[in-house]
Amino acid sequence: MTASPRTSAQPTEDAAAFLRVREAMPALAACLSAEDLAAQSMPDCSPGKWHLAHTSWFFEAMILAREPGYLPVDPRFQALFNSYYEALGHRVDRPERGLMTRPSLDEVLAYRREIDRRMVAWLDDGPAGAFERYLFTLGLHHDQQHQELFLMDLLHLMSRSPLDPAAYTAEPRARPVEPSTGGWSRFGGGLVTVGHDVADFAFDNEGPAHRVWLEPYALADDLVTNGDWLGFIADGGYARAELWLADGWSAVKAEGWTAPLYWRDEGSDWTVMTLTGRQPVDRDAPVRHISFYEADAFARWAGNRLPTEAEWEHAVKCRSATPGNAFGEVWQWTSSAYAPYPGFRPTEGTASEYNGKFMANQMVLRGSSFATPVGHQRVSYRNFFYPHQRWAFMGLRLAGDAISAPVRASQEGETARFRRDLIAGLSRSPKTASPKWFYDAEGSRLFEEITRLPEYYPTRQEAALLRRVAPEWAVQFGAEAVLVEFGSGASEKTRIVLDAAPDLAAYVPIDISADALDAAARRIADAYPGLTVSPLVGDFLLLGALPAGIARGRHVGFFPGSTIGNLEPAEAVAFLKAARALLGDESLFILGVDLIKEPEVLIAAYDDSQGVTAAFNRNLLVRANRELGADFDTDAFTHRAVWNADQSRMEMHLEAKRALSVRIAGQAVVFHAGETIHTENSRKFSEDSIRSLAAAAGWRVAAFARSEAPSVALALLVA
Ligand code: SAH
Ligand code: AVI
Repeated sequence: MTASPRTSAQPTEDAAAFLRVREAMPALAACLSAEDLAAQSMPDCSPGKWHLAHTSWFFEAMILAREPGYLPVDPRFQALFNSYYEALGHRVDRPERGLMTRPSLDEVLAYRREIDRRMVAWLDDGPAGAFERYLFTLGLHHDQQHQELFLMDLLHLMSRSPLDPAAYTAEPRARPVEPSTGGWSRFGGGLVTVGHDVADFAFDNEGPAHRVWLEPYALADDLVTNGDWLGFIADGGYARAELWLADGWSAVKAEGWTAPLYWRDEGSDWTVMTLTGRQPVDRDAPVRHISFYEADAFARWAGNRLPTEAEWEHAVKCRSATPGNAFGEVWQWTSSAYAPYPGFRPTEGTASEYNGKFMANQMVLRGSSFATPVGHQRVSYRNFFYPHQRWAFMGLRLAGDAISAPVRASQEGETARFRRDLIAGLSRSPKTASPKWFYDAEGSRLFEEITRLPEYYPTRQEAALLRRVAPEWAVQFGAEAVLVEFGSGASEKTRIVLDAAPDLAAYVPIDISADALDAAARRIADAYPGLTVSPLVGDFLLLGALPAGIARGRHVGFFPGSTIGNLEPAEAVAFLKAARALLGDESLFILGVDLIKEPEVLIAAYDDSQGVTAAFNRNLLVRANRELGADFDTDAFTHRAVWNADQSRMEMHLEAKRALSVRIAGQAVVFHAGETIHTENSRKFSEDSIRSLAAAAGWRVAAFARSEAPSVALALLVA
């Protein structure tokens, strides 16, 4: 930490900054009574009055008392308002802070004012050196930390009252919560730098900056919501030992946990105690007040995991659009133990006790909460709590391993993700389900049957077009190229490319449908003995890395069948961008798309006379019944195929013929007659819309070929 040279304006600026920070806690206390501020609700919490005093004592003990001959405002306060500094001698034990009826609130506020006066005078004289400046800034950040602790402890106190008192009329927060987007982002990982490495202030525990190796990973764009948590509860989340760490399960039983802290089961619904009193649980809001043990169990239930703190920090640092609500909503549990970074040195002197001595048995949380003062957050900030604690404003964001050879996700993990995703989609209005869940073994088989239907023209048209252009385009592949296919299914069209490019060295088919992928990869390996076939199972939106060292040549992406049309527009751009980064600067990409045409042709293709597409659509419900133990009456849902001209897309829906209630994983999902589950979008394109999509993702369109009617197109993209 280096001091910037002092200018004549600086003392005033410092004093103004100091007073701005110091005003905040008295402002939070202004509408509370002396009784509210005196009580202590549990040993982990402190009374508001104590926070007001302790943050003043900190400036006195750490800064003012360093002056030779300093006379304390009241020498008795050292023992009352010292928190945990052994070097500063005897003090009142934390669980006894609520017994301090003296000094009175007025005397504490007077102490605060006197410390402020002395600090402003000290600032007017100018902090002597770099270390004093560091302590001054530390004091400000310490005050801000306690502003949040003040609110956490106050909420706990209010929650212990049968009156459910509202501490405030509106939640004290700087900005509204960001709405969920529902997506995931993938990160390639590698050797990355984490930790504090800039000149601004940071706590000692945030440094030194150092390198960490990250395997490819995926991070949810959103925080886990109360609605998600209700799904966990309904599925027996708090009653199933297999979801919990051993210590977590002991805590569940010892504490009788059945829901997050402050939740109350009101029979048909839940309420939660907040700083504005008891409120209905808002399904869309991020869940709060869960322990590390609960966060970990939830992640396991959801088929995911918690991020490490390095993953969290890297994701926030390396993306231009940071994950939603990374800051300003809830601190997010990570799977990282709170331990020193390599080369960690505590701050010198008394403040050496600030962080370092707590580096055992606690877990790190990242981000910040709605109660964190503006300007106090940092990407490298390491908050920490014991794994059972849950009264802080804490929640979670899920992470997962990005797909990369050779690790294969377990079937249980896939089922857990299907369960969570389906419940979340059916809790929305209108109800939705992701089309990626169509493709269990039966769904993949039904899709193949669709491709042979007279009405479903895209497969036939695209295969014919591919036969026409592949020889010319394959010339550009060069020696030892690798074909990487996204959503490869039965790998039938692949053969056309492989036949046109006999020099291809390797083939990487990627598909979420393990059965279809395994069978297709085996067939291709048998038919093309010289080719290295290296399949990857998983969500192609979360592809982390290609198999290492597979071949020396150019990477050629292959995404046929207009599967890109099943992605949301923003997802499609993000996918093509990520594919470009993964395939590299020399890469090519063959993209197959369906083109806009007469609605009658489109509707017939998605509502065939034999009812195969209807069976494909309904298979989602069949799969939910088999894999999730749901009780959909599949005959009670009609297949609907609708042309949405505004959005240029075919939509598939499953429409409830009558009012009904379905149970999935302990939850009741209610349908009214005529209500639909929107199961798929199949966007249709024009040459212009493909050119803009490619450009938005950083690809150049080198060739664009159109089939005969009913027309589809193939684009050759160049990185
Ligand atoms: N490419 C083939 C198959 C298209 S069907 C063709 O053109 O005929 C769509 C394929 O994509 C299915 O095999 C399905 O399992 C797969 N798929 C769909 N969403 C996926 C996702 N998010 N990640 C990986 N595979 C996916
Ligand atoms: C895989 N995907 C491009 C197909 C499509 O046309 O959107 C899936 C499908 N849905 C109904 N029929 C086929």
